[in-house]
Amino acid sequence: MQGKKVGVTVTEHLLRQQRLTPQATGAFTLLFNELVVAAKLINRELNKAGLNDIYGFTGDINVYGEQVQKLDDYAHRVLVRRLSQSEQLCAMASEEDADIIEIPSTVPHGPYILLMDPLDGSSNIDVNVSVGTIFSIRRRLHEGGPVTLEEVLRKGTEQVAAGYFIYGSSTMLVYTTGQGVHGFTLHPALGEFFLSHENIRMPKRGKIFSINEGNYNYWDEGVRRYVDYLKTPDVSKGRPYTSRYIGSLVSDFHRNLLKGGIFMYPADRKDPKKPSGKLRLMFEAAPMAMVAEQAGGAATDGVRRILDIEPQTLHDRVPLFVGSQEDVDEAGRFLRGEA
Ligand code: AHM
Ligand code: MG
Repeated sequence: MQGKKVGVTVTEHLLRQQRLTPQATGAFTLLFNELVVAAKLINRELNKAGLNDIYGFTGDINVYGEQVQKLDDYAHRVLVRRLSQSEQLCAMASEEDADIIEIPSTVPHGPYILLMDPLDGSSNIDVNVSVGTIFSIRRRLHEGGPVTLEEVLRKGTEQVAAGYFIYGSSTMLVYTTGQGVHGFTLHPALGEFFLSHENIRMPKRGKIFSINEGNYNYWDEGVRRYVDYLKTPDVSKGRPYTSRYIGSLVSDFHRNLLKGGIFMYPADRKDPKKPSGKLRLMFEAAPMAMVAEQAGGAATDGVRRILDIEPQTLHDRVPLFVGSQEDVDEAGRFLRGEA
């Protein structure tokens, strides 16, 4: 009997998936390889962060009025530098940059647009908590000419791939191209990502809820009632749920992807400048929503499916309820006042 092949690298996996797509040219695989190289560089820098006096702030303020940390800045620059030379992109956008990032005219342009959060959860770096890089890849609508903002501002259903790198106790890549969700673990000595979690499926219902409960008094009543419900014992319904909140979206999402549960960052009244909560539609919510749905889970803003929301600006924020299908459905019923 022929055994299952072991030691499948991410490139091999991509090439196999591309074989299922007759019109594939290899451009996507080349683009993805560059993304992987950039992530390895970020990973290396993060690993020695404590040694390099690299913690702390650059002193700059990003587009959200937040202080930029040195490693955010490093991750952003590495990704822009490598990916803009990949010859597979026509534009990029980053959580750390107000505008679309143009590809230099001296570099051949490709058919893809990359959106990214270079280092999500970066406020956790100096306490050695896992952080991540989130990416979303789209195909441009028409060939040639400069990319317009309208071409970038398209809903999440138009992503051709999405995923994240998590820099944790081991470094992993989790991605989807719309054919399931696959996880790879970086072998530190070989510097290669190997398939370790094939076709990840999220449990239909979980036992974990993840939310910043410090904001309880700023939430709408529906969210408060839902969280109270999750904490109210009813053994026959699997309650109380377990509370787990790292404060690093990639880490909180990754745990719930594997174990089941719900992650929430609802709208709140804490900061009048952020009435829709903290997370960004294009750079955080939409890519995580594609991964969740491809793994059998769901993602909404409480009412609407995240992937159907049309962005108005590059940096739109959106409430996010993402995780196991039945948990996200149940949260929706509380938010709509039906439960
Ligand atoms: P960042 O992209 O600036 O790091 O912010 C996003 C992070 C998420 O990783 C995390 O889920 C959230 O902020 C935590 O926010 P809070 O500290 O308000 O709970
Ligand atoms: Mg982020």
